Amino acid sequence: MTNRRSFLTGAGAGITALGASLVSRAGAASLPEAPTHTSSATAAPLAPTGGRPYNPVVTLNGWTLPWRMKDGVKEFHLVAEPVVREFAPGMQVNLWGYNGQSPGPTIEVVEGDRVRIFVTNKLPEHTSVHWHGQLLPCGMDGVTGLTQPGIQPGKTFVYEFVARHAGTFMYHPHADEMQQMAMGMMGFWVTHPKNPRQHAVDRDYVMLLSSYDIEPGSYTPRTNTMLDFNLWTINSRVFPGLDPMVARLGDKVRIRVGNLTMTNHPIHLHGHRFEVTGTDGGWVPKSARWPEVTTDVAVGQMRAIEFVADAPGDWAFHCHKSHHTMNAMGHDVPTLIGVDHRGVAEKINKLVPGYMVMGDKGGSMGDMKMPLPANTLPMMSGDGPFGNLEMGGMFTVLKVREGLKRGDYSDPGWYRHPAGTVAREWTGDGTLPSAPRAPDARPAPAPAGEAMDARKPGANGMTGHEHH
Ligand SMILES: [Cu+2]
Repeated sequence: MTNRRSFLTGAGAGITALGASLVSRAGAASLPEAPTHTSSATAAPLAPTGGRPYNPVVTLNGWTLPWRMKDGVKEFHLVAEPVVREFAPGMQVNLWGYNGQSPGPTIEVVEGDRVRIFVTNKLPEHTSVHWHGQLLPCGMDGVTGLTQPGIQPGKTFVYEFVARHAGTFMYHPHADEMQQMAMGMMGFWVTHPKNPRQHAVDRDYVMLLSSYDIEPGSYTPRTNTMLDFNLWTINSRVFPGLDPMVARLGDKVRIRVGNLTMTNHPIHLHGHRFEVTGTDGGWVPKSARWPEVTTDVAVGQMRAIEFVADAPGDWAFHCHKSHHTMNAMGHDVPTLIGVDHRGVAEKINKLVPGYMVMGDKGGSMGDMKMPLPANTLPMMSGDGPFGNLEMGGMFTVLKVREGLKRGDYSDPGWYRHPAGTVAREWTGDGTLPSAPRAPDARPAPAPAGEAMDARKPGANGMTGHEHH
């Protein structure tokens, strides 16, 4: 819930008392309230309560930070603090974030706004905030040691600058980044155009990509991991914990994606063609746009894509790296496709009770129900209208429907396909066309049972994450 009870009066009790004596530069008599939000539901767009008008964005499974106007300056209050984030029902993770959540709340301002951001540090170590993509005075850039001292635990710093150009930006610490970003410290920033009709769309979604290394059965990320992450998240959520993006048929839709992981993500949308209309440098000139269905978002980058939602249906939206649409698992397992292990499981079972051999027909785990350690999600799961939806991680669904109300973001349920438009089993109603084979096709070698490379389960037993 967003707590805004005393936001407008600036009477945020504890935080005001803590921070007021430390703030001098802004001459603020009181700090603005720091609203917190603990629900992982997608908050409704936050319409501006003053200042220049703009069309607010929707942060998937997140929220926008309320602000107050003081002497013509938009004031925000971020609190860096430990948080608990639900990645999907059944998994809670200890992270660091801002105002009760990771990622932190989205900050929305208008081109030309003077912005003042108070940052209170409730972490056990120093931090800072870098405003990724902003054109600002060097001393406001938030790089610990280079442009400012670190914000020590218990202290509040104030940043102030003019949001000079419209576009999509991010914020994150530039202090012990390896640790702090691996723990989920990041947030989105949108600077809206001065003229709300410029670049206007009907629905404007924002999401940050982040990744975590969380051992099955545990609750806290390993922060020294360089590359081998096992949970790939959109706004620190994984499928099936991600809400769908909803659009009315014919709506112009923008999706802004920022990447603060350690690798690139080719973001792919089904059933539509889009153009990249923005980067973290600003808007892409019309003459420099081309149609795409996948766009790579490199590390530290932001991409805004736009399209007309002209195809009714439930359309997959996901990172195209297949391991990024899976939840925690081990990847160091042999491929067993084609291996005949008849009889082997029984033999191993005499030595290792409960052992299962899997994967001789492929890796699908859709119908396997295996015991999982506590606080651990299945690798690929989610129930779809046609059975198990074998996805996790960076995956959600764009739901395009006729006749939705403007501003209605509620889940319309599964798409009802017109009769005769769904792929179906062929049951012999006609002559099957022949299936020519490649001229040099050779029969596959017979299964070689003796070549099997069996592997014992890990010390924590059969998790379902050791095999695929
Ligand atoms: Cu990816």
